[in-house]
Amino acid sequence: MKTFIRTCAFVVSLTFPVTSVDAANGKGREPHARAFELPGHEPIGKPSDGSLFDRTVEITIKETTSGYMLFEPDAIHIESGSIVRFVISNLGALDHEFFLGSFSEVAEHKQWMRDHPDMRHDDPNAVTVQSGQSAELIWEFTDILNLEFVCLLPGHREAGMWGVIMVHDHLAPKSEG
Ligand SMILES: [Cu+2]
Repeated sequence: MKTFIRTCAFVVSLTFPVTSVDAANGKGREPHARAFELPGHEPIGKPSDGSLFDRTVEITIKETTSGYMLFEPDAIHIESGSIVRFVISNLGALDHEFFLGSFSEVAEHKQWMRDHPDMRHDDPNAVTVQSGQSAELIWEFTDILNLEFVCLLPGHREAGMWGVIMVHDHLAPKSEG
């Protein structure tokens, strides 16, 4: 965890110069691993403490014999304002991760991961899912902004590990559950 925070703080500093961030949020020079809280960041929502959630979404990670790596399902509809518990089960032989972010953030982070292939995520909007294991991530979708979920390990997104979350304020009942 600490290693990641340092690493991610460096990512943040690349995107948002530390001095301007410090000036904007008044938090001094502490490293800031929670990029989604930064001023100017897209409103992707926020982590929840896990005591309450409105819905559980189960996602399975699969690897195919032809080399694809997949999230199933890869498209999820979510009602804005709801707190969702994602339960991600990895049926593959490799370790993977579930990273939740805006489309532009995923693109930025993917480039970072290419340059730092050994980095693993362990922060509120990402979780590592080891082979044969399950992991949870609880997220509050505070805004109507479509997001991407992705595995950012090098080559995995290209092999199929991405999906979309469509956040609505007008879900029909069939999307519940
Ligand atoms: Cu992966």
